[in-house]
Amino acid sequence: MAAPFVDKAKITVRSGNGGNGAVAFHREKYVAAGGPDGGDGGRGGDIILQVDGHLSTLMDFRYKRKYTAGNGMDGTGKRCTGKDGADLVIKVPRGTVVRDAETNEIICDMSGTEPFVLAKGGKGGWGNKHFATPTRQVPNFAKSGLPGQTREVVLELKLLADVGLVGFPNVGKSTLLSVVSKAQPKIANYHFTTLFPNLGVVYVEEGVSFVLADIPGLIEGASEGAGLGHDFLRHVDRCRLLIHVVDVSGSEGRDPVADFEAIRAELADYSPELASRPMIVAGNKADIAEDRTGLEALKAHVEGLGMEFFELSAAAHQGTRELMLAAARKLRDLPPITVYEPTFVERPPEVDTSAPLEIAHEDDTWIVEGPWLQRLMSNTNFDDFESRSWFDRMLRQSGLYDRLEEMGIQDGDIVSLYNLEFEYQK
Ligand SMILES: Nc1nc2c(ncn2[C@@H]2O[C@H](COP(=O)(O)OP(=O)(O)OP(=O)(O)O)[C@@H](O)[C@H]2O)c(=O)[nH]1
Ligand SMILES: [Mg+2]
Repeated sequence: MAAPFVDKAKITVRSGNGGNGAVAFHREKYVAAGGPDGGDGGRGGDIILQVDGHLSTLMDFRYKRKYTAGNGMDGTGKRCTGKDGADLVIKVPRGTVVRDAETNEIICDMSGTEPFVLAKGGKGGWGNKHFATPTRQVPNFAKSGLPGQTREVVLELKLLADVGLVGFPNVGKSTLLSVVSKAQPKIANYHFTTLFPNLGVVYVEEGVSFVLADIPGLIEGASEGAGLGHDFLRHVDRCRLLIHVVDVSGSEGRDPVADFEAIRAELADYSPELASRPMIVAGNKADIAEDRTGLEALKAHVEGLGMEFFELSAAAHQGTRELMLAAARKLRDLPPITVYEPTFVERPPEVDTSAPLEIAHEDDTWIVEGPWLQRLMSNTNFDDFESRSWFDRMLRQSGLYDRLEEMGIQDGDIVSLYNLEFEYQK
């Protein structure tokens, strides 16, 4: 059996934790007290997304749903930095749109060649070699690494094609694709022959070509799930132009104008934006039309709406060239294929700051640690003013400063939080 076509998947990714810094002191024969030489922890690995042109479905994600990058190693003595955790590169087909599972906001659109860092690894903790100061010559502390990030995302494939073929089943969409490109979709005289989208490249003339997508046929009620439903329309979402194929032969006893309007209604149900996409109409199977009433009625109807109409016999290769030339002509004036802009806004995580933090005291340095502080810090972007203010607010609200006061902290003392140190000011 052919591999199933999977175009939507939900996965969880986790970047690596940073390694811990080391507490160590330089030791050498005949040297009495060496300085601190504990190395830093390694960085946790990132989760990276990368387009792989050979992939055409999201099938791999049906079987594997959890992706974890490597943790950074702990630092050791002699100023040795721990090894960085290995990045994990996740390959996705071109056109994969990544959304936040909770808010549905777009995180990135993988249609280009640039890799995207979906989750950043935690920073490694500093070894005690960093903490020697004139007043603090024997720092007996080092820092833990920061944890990695966990993210739940929905991957959704939206193919990249310039032109999309839409229409009822069995009207000849796949036949048309097979005639104008090298694609070899399945063609047969029954409904729902096409079960997943096919892409083909149409070479019009030197320097002029476009990508044509054939999707499964639509029927009335597709938006309520009739037939194969309208889910496959997501693959023509980005198309710059639609070619609406209508059977004008009357061979199935259908009325072309009614069919045309039924499909337009389904498009509108899926998305009004898609329904208003530029459209060319092709009246197919003209070779077996018993009379031309249906064909002429559709032509008049469509042209009345200001759209171009082409008479076609895809199977006999008649009218196909004219249709492709018209499509190429129209594409010249249309904007490029849609790339979705990110809409995702990073929100501060909910951090419960009620658990007391551990506070240790060495000379003028106050070393503060605890699980929620780690989490808070790995989610704070210290280069960003708002993020930093949020961090400061959380610390204040947690009662940390009050406790430090009670324990006797003085102005100018150092507060040491993982990879952050600052002078205390009341
Ligand atoms: N006589 C005639 N038959 C055609 C023409 N175009 C397609 N056909 C036939 O119509 C049948 C359906 O063609 P397909 O290309 O599979 O139709 P489709 O629109 O892709 O159908 P689904 O994939 O089921 O939506 C096949 O038997 C084709 O040979 C045409 O121009 N003239
Ligand atoms: Mg087909």
